[in-house]
Amino acid sequence: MSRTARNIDGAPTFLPGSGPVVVGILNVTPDSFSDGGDFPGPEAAAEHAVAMLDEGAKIIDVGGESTRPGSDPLTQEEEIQRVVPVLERILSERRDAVISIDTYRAGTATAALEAGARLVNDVTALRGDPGMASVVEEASCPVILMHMQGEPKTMQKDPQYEDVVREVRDFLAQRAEYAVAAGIRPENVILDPGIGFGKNLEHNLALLRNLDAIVNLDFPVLVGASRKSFIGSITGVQEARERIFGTVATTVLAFEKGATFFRVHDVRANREALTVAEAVLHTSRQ
Ligand code: HH2
Repeated sequence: MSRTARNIDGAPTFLPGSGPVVVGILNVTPDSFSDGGDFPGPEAAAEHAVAMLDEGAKIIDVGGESTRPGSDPLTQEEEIQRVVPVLERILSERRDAVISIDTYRAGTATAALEAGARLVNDVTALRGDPGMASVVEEASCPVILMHMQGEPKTMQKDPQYEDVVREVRDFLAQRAEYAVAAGIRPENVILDPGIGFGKNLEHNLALLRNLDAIVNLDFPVLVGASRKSFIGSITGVQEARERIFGTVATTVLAFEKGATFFRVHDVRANREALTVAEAVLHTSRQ
């Protein structure tokens, strides 16, 4: 029996509706790899969030610090100052918007949850800050646990695995166990293989090809492949914001393998592709 609370077709029960969930990316950073500096100030950021909601995003993932390869960390205070006004502004325009906070810092997560965020997206899978597990446990909110080898500054310098799929799967199983031991409810755990985080092209492809190994851990799975450089390596599209078509391929394939959440920049393209994929897969299951 499934350990996670899901609707009949696999969507998590903390969201209204059912089916695959598009998570719209809102980077309020000057230096993100594909959209850094696009939204200077809370008004522009909230406007983009509302546009993504209108295009079909069910969650907006707000991040104040870039984790692109080679990026430098900022302070918790700077991060809070970047994200909280944006959250407040989005919620003043869309009171029922579901917002996740992309942070590994307990203080930032606390501030964002107080401002109305409803999920925590932790790219360190609760390893980055010893206080994070209890923040999530006390808030009783969903948390995304992502795999990363190394840290953003150096993670793309020759990442090594013996068996990337087995190692990422085992890591995520252990982090889920850690979360549950810390009092986080199993139905609040979402797993993410961390595409591009300490992985070369072959590692990313192996993880997407064998995503069912992670889906079989029986927690909902999020995939974040949007506009990432491995798509550029395959297609030759150098400009990150032009990697929409390649991103859509990853979304549809990951959905077919059982992923539930798709963290993307280009909401409409991915939403429409998922709607078609859903119709095809549901028809063929009858
Ligand atoms: N990827 C990025 C950031 N956060 N969170 C999860 N759970 N999964 C991901 O794959 C993921 C993530 C990196 O992408 P982006 O936010 O577009 O860029 P940057 O880190 O440069 O802001």
